[in-house]
Amino acid sequence: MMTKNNIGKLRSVLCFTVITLLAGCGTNKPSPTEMTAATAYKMVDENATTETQALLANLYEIRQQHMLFGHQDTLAYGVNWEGEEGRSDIKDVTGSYPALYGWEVGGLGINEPVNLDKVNFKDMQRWIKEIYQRGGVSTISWHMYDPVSGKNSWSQEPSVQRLIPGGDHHEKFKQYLDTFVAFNKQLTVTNEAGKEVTVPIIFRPWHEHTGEWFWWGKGHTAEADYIAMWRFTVDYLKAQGVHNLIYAYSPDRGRISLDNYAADYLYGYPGDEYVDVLGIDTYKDMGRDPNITVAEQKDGFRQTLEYTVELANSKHKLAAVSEGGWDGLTDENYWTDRILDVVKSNDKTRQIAYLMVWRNANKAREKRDHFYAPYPGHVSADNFKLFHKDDFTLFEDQLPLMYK
Ligand code: BMA
Repeated sequence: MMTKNNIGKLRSVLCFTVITLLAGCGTNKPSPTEMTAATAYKMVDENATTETQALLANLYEIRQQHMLFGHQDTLAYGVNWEGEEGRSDIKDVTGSYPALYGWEVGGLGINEPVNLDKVNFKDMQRWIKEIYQRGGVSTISWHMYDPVSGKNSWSQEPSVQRLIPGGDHHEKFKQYLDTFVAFNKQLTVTNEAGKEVTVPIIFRPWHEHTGEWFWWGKGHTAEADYIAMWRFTVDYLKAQGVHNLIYAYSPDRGRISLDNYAADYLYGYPGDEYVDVLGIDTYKDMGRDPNITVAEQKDGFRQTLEYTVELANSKHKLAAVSEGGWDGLTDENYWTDRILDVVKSNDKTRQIAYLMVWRNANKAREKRDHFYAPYPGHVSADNFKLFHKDDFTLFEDQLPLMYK
């Protein structure tokens, strides 16, 4: 079994299993030199940068043996601190940063200097570059303000049809996307070889669309229009020269039935050419649910993971828990008993490449308990140390090189 110590030896731009697979594919097999991650995994962006291809290839290679742990906004603030460079609640508890860092760009488009949770965009860009230089991975979601009504992402207006090609606000939509293009273009660093690199990002637009809480969600838009918006977003970004993105699809499990998983999950699916990662946002499986027993909830979580992995594998995509957790978590053994135990259930569940929990809101500023990860003194802090040490989980201190 691969351990955290020898995993680095196994990393390479191309996964051995993919080479083996392709070798068995008959007449059309590409020669090794033709095989980049973009072709081996049919990346959405066939012109993805080599570092972006390497990131996806390495995530494929790591999965099954390991899972990256992620946390939203971890460098920006924690439950009991804000604005302290180098700090993170995850690092406070375990000594390491998470392997994956979630960022949110809601506020781009309306020319705000800070995002919807008061994270300064300039700081965010600097952190994303520093994360890359340390070897960590960043993922970005976008609670886009509604370009039609000007309201926030929870606006519920039927705006999608007006934003897609042919819509009366299509030009405005392009302007919003342009703000992301500009933000993204500034994520460049010079690597050791003197080469300018745009930091690879797992981009997760239009998330939780199976729910009805965002203006792009079910009920406020026709499925075909949602798909058109997703496809336009991808095509437009590529046409603007954006080639550092891995595209993650992330419906919300709260509106997906285990009895009808594939159909519910694929509502609004934009197609295999438009998605690299099949993610699932799940607070339902990971949060507090007073209506069922813990055993029932864990069983549901296991099925969620299995179904997501099955779908991902059938499409040759990566599977991930793109977002989730328990708001204000109170279970002291949560990390090993409720998360690790389920993720390590079997060969399918172990294929989840990464799992990210949501943010630890600053208590003083937001005047409420709203957190998903432990912090020093939290009841689950000791258990989280075990989670960090477990061979299956990867934090930044245990990550192999992800961009080579
Ligand atoms: C939600 C909450 C909100 C936040 C939003 C976007 O889940 O955390 O407070 O504004 O995500 O980050």
